[in-house]
Amino acid sequence: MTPELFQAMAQSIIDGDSEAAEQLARQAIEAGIDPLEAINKGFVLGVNHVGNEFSCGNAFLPELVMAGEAMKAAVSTLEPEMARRGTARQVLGVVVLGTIQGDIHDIGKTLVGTMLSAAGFQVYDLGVDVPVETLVAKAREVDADIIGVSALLTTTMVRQRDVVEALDDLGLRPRVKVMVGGAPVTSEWVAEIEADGYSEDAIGAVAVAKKLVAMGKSHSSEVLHDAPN
Ligand code: B1M
Repeated sequence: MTPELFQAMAQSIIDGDSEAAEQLARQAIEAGIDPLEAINKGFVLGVNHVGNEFSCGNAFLPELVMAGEAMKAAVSTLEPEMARRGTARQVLGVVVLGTIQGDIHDIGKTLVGTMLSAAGFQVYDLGVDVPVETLVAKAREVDADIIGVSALLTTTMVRQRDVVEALDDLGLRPRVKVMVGGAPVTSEWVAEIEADGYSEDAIGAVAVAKKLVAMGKSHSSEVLHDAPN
């Protein structure tokens, strides 16, 4: 039954059918399926397919928009269950999170925020199209341990470097760490901009954030990735 359900999830995104996506997300919760598994094995396959078709010129902006809406419907239905499954209640650290200025992709960033909250981080999600100064000001206001910067476009990814530089200029690093992520982000890019941590997905982001907070306490410095080694 489950492979068919995952396939239907992917198809609902390809069809841009928000109602079906939401209904399948509910079905997954009722069946006791891990919401992250539903996202990663089902819905994400659909959104990746649409993204690839868009790259090849076989799909157009309306399809991308509808796939994005359907993906949001699925993720927001699954989010309460993800939060419910989070067990740690002790505050592990404070994270200021946002999608960088010029970029309005929010699905992955929101997922990362949900997983961090579920794991016990206090998360200030500033949304999308967030200027560097806003991220830094909020981090100062709430005495953040980490600024998390998401970017989905190669044109906006470059602003992740601006966050690192702004913190350096203010003398706030290494106390405040910078964690970056988003589809175009690579280990090479992370090394180049001297960010403190990077993860390919939401689960990895939790592991990296935990290590960054521990590192802050021990004052050591090393770039952290969520890769196994
Ligand atoms: Co856009 N888009 N889009 N888009 N879109 C991409 C990113 C693209 C790769 C599609 C393609 O061409 N194949 C391409 C970028 C090309 C490039 O720069 N190399 C692209 C483009 C070109 C554009 C526009 C420019 C299109 C246009 O207008 N001509 C435009 C830009 C608008 C803007 O931001 N200024 C645009 C617009 C849109 C929509 C609004 C229609 C919609 C977004 C809806 C929304 O977010 N509310 C949309 C969508 C849906 C996509 C794709 C298809 C899917 C993105 C997504 O939600 N993935 C995307 C192609 C793709 O990625 N396959 C594409 C699912 C999500 C769960 O994954 O966001 O990667 P992701 O997040 C992951 C990880 O990356 C990681 O964890 C998350 C969970 O596992 N992660 C972090 C993310 N942030 C992290 C932060 C961390 C750690 C990990 O620490 C802080």
